Amino acid sequence: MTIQWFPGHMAKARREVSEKLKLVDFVIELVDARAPESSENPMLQELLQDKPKMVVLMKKDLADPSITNDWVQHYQNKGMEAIAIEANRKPDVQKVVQLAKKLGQDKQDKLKAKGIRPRASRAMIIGIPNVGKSTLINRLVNKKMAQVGDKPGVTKKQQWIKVKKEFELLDTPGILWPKFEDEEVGYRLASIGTIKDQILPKEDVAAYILNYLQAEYAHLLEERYGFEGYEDIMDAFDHIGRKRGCLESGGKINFEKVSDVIIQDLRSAKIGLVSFEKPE
Ligand SMILES: Nc1nc2c(ncn2[C@@H]2O[C@H](COP(=O)(O)OP(=O)(O)OP(=O)(O)O)[C@@H](O)[C@H]2O)c(=O)[nH]1
Ligand SMILES: [Mg+2]
Repeated sequence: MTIQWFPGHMAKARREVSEKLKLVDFVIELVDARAPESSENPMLQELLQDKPKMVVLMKKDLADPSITNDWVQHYQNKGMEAIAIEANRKPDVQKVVQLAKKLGQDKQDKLKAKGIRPRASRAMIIGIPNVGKSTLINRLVNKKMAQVGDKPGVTKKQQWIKVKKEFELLDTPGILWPKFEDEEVGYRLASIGTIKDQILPKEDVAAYILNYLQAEYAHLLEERYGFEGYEDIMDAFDHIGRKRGCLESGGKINFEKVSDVIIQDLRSAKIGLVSFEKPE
């Protein structure tokens, strides 16, 4: 699903998320491990107020592993629970369950102290489009997990999914918009495929990727395309275009095709494991 984020849509998404937030004890925020800061929603922190949050860095199989570790450390240093996962790895999903259990325990302890019988803790998944929300929900809901049916929500009935004995998860994620304001953020999100391909010209996105790789991952350019550096980006497009057969009649380079090749190589990690942001 791709969403055009007009002001009306943003207001609606914000309203929906803040209503659902009233129903849960904590939030599982998904970000992309390749660009965790750019892929967080700019307004979530404000919406959460003092609701506990855990950060799940998705798609760690596509990101630079040592930088991903730095990010997890960074969040933990700031007092947040954080974990990096590959959604298709069962042990990774199990770790999310364990962490969620830990986060939910807090609420249980408070209820107990008030003499209220403990209940399953409740959580919801939140994130920007394409970050992996549906995938993680599906992985959490394997055959060991059962639907627990309707429970009254604030404005309408909500479906809850029981995740083992550990907690209950709202069956629909909260979808919030990505950051728009900063051009650099836009290029990072376009590179990893989180914002619509039509928003930025693909030649520009491909050029952004090449320039970034040359600066940070020159050895990957060498391994994939057989050159490490270039002075003029047109030479890089030309080189890759000829190597990969992105030519028009007359032997001219088809820039759109070369751009597609570069973007797809990056997004599929055929170029290698690349992260676009490091924690400060
Ligand atoms: N490599 C990799 N791909 C993943 C991972 N998690 C999700 N994906 C892929 O990312 C894409 C988007 O996943 P979805 O689960 O549809 O994302 P979503 O957040 O529900 O997206 P919207 O419904 O558009 O908001 C899919 O192609 C998934 O297969 C992961 O850990 N690693
Ligand atoms: Mg989805």
